[in-house]
This record gives sequence, C-alpha cells and structure tokens, in this order.
Amino acid sequence: MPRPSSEGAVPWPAEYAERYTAKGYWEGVALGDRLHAVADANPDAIAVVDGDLRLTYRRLAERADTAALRLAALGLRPDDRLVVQLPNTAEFVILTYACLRLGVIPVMALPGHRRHEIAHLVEYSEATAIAVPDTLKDHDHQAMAFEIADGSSTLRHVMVLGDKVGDGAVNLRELCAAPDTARDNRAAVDAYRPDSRSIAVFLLSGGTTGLPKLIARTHDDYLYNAVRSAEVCELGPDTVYFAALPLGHNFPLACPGLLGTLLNGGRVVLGSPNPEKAFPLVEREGVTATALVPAIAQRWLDHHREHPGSDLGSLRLLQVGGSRLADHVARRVRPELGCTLQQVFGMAEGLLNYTRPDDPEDVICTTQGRPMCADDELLVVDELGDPVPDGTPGVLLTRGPYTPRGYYRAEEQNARAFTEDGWYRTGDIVRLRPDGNLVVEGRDKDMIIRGGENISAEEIENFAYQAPGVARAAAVAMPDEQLGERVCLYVVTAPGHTVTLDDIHHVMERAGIARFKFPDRLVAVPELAATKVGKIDKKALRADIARRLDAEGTRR
Ligand code: OOB
Repeated sequence: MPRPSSEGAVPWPAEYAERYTAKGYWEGVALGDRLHAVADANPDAIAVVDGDLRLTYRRLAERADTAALRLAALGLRPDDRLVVQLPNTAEFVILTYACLRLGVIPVMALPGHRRHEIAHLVEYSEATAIAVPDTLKDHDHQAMAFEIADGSSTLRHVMVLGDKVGDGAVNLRELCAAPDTARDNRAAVDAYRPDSRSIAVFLLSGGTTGLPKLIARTHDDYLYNAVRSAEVCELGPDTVYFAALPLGHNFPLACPGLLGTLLNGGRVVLGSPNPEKAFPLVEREGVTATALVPAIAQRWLDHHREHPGSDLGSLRLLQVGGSRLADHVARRVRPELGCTLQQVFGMAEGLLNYTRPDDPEDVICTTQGRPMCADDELLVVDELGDPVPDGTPGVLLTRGPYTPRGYYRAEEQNARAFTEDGWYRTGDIVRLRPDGNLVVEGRDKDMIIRGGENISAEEIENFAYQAPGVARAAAVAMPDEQLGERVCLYVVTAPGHTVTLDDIHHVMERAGIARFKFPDRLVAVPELAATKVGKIDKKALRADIARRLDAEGTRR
C-alpha cells in the first residue's frame, strides 16, 4: 500500500489553509518548480560555490534533475525518506534539490549526530536511504550507516560522499555529477512533481524529551518561510550568502539561507564557520550575508580584533540567532565588523522573528526582533495559561502559516507541546515590547543550548542513570563565555559509590551518542533541591553552578 503523502503530519485546519492561500502565503507551488523557474531566469549566474567548483543555475538545475532520475533508478519513489547527514558541499545542495523535485523527503540530520541519533531518525522516518560522508572528524560515518542498515527493516541504500566509497554503497559524487548525455531530464522528473501541500523536508526539533521529533514542513509553508525571510533580509540577485552553519539546520537552510538565496538568483558559498578559513573566503567571494550562532559570532569578533587586517568589507548583513546574543556583544558588530547585525529568534517548528536592517541600533542590539508575517499569531501567557499584560515576561505560544500544528507521528508529545487549538508552546520566556519587538528572557523548557546545538536535559539524565552508582541525576545549563551554555550534570551517588565525568562519558560513548551532548562538568551532591511539588529544582541548580563558577573565578 503506498503511504498517502503527508500521513502522520498534523495539517492546518481547512479554514486556515484557505486563509493562508487566499493571502498568497501559500502559492500552491512545489519548491523544486520554483527553483527551476529561478534557474530559467538566470541560467548563467553562479548559484553555488564549493571550493573550486562553481555551478551556474543551469548546471545546478541539470544536475538536480539528473540526480533525481538516478535516485528513481535506484528505486526511490515520492514520499520515500532519505536521511541526509552531509557537510556543506555541492552534493548537499544537489541531493536536496533532487529530493524536492522528486518528492523524496530529506530528513535533515546534523553532522554531530552519531549512531544513536541516526538510527532513531532512520527508524522514526522509515527511511529507505541515507547519505553520509565516508569519514569526517575522525568518525567513520560510512561504517555507522552500514551498521544501522543491518539493523533496519527499511534502509536499503547507503550513499557515501568521499574517496573511500565501500562495496555496496552508492557513490554520491557520481550520483550528483553532470549528466552522461545531453538528453534533457527535466520532463521525466516533472512527472514526479509533488503536491504543494505534501511534505518537502523533515526538520528536527531541538526537543526536551529524549530524542528529536520530526517536523514535517510542506512545500507551501517552507517556500513561504524562505521567500518571506529573504524579503525581510533584503536578499536579491546580488546577494552572496555564506553557508557557514551546518545546512541541516533550519537557520542556514531557509531563514533565508541556502533556499532563500537560490530563490532570488543569488550565490551561495559553502564553507564552515572557523574564522581562519571563513575570513579569506568572505574576502575572496565578496560575501554579503551570513548566519551564525552567538558563540561563533563572538569568535568572529575576537578573531577580527586580533587580525585587524582581515577584510570583511563586502559583508552587509550578519544574522545571529539560535540562542540569546548578549547585548554587549551585539553592540560590537557594526563598529568592529562594519556590517548590520540582524538578530534572529527562530525555531525549526516555524515562527521566525527578525530585527529589520533599517531598525534603530537600539532595537537591533537589545531585542530578538518581531515576527516576519502579519499572520503570525503570538500569545504570551503565565503558568496558568492566561495571557499576561504586554511588557510582562511569559511563555510564548504561536500559530501561523509556516508553523505546523504538531510533530510528525507524535500524538503524546503533541498533546503537551501544542494546545487543543493548535498553538505551539515554544517553551521560551519572552517579553513583548510596545514597539512589537520581542526580548527573549529565558526558557521554561528543559533544554540546554550549547554553542547552538539544542540538548534535551532529560536525554542526558537517562544516560547518566545507566552509569553504575548514580542514584539521582539532573542536567542543567551552566553559563559559558565561549559557547553560551555548557552541560553541567548534578548527581547523587548511591552509598559507597563515586561517579566521575569519565564514567558518564563512557556510557554515552558506548551508546553512540553525539559528542556535543556529553556533559562538560559533573557536580556530586548529597541531595538535589526539590520544588514545592517535589520536582528537581533546576532553577536552584542553575544558580548553584553559577555561584560555584563565580567562586572559582572560572566564569569565563
Ligand atoms: C533555531 O532553531 P532550533 O529549532 O534549533 O531551536 C529553537 C529554540 C527556540 O525555541 C529558542 O529556545 C532558541 O532555540 N532560540 C533562541 C534564539 N533563537 C533560537 N533563544 C534566544 N535568542 C534567540 N535569538 O535555533 C533557529 C531556527 C531558525 C532561525 C534561527 C534559529
């Protein structure tokens, strides 16, 4: 039985879908078709730069269609799921574009994910294919992918990018290479055209419970996400966007990122955020816009201070988001880097808030912006769920034309994360200013944001309990100058036991967990403070670790 497209996703109610269509947010166009239309209008403009490779729009579109047919020849069909864990390369772009044309749904994994997370994504999405590098940062992704395929009832194709493609793997460089013949593959791929209401991509939730949830983004909603973001950021054909953050993240993928740039005929330069490499690339390619998380923005500022000769003169817009940017860091951007800062408070679940390039400097440096769409609905509520007066901090709820009404196949989680009338509980504590801009004041969710990677405290605690001698465990964020936050694990040990950070790391290492989730510090305590209702008092623990760091003078 073919699975009906979009089964398991939570659609918008019909009246909303009609309204979003009537207002023109949903254009009824598949993303791949729109990308092709841009390619037709700008065939000779450079679309993608990956090292020495420069692809024009014509060549990119051709390669995407060729890759789509090669995927189809392997047996992939519309609505099949392909887990993508690739570095920022031309192959990432071509493969994603091919999927969008064919209706195969990419599941956007992150480079740091390991066996545990990837196996979960494969199983959860019932993926038939996976795309990985051969090895990256000393990790053998190819071996990992084969191991997962061995234990999976759905995964049939392991696709590998690199020089060491093993037997039985699909060579991604070949799959994404230029067509063998001059034949035009476009019409053949057109036949697969997905419905605009169907799922275009699966993004991952940061998640507060164990493993990530999948967020089904439709062609209609994600096209709007990218197009409207590009408008707000004033992107155009002259934009040279530097994709520095891993492209599997919503931010560099479509806010406006890769898709927003390509949908405007601009140029995307692929790379990574390390300033030693990034700065020369910005200069060489005349980069005009990029997106960073606060931890990396700070590194850029410091590197620029230490190497005043580096020329970032072409850079006009520096987007920073993913976690709270400190006001004093924000204020350094224009005077030191000579470009306009844009704060972005967004989420893979949808809602995007941006400061606008022509906002007063005070708004740019002290707020996280305002929603990009007039039909984004925002509600700020207290613990009882009642709206608070404007200007009072509360938890943010939201609905809108690019915020789906639930996670994919996650009824239980949806009952908690969404209200009955479809509001998404962001778990972020915000204050709404009279000028409409939001200030993110904190978080009401059990999540740690370590250098832009979201980590569920609960997941860390579950692993901690597997270490011998751990009686109770609580993971909390500890402040860190470099990464914003790090993971601090409080443990109460069973009588006669000692537990070290290494013990916890061992457990996580064996389970094949992403490294970025490994706790940075362990604090053993005789007991964990409790709240009135008997839950672990994490607020008290966060205050405790901040005090300890201050006392040690190690709060960098
Ligand atoms: C982005 O998306 P996610 O899904 O990785 O994380 C979303 C969460 C938000 O709910 C919030 O807790 C936090 O990350 N966050 C911020 C923030 N931007 C995101 N907290 C404070 N200040 C900010 N500026 O992180 C994301 C998606 C699209 C664009 C930008 C970021």
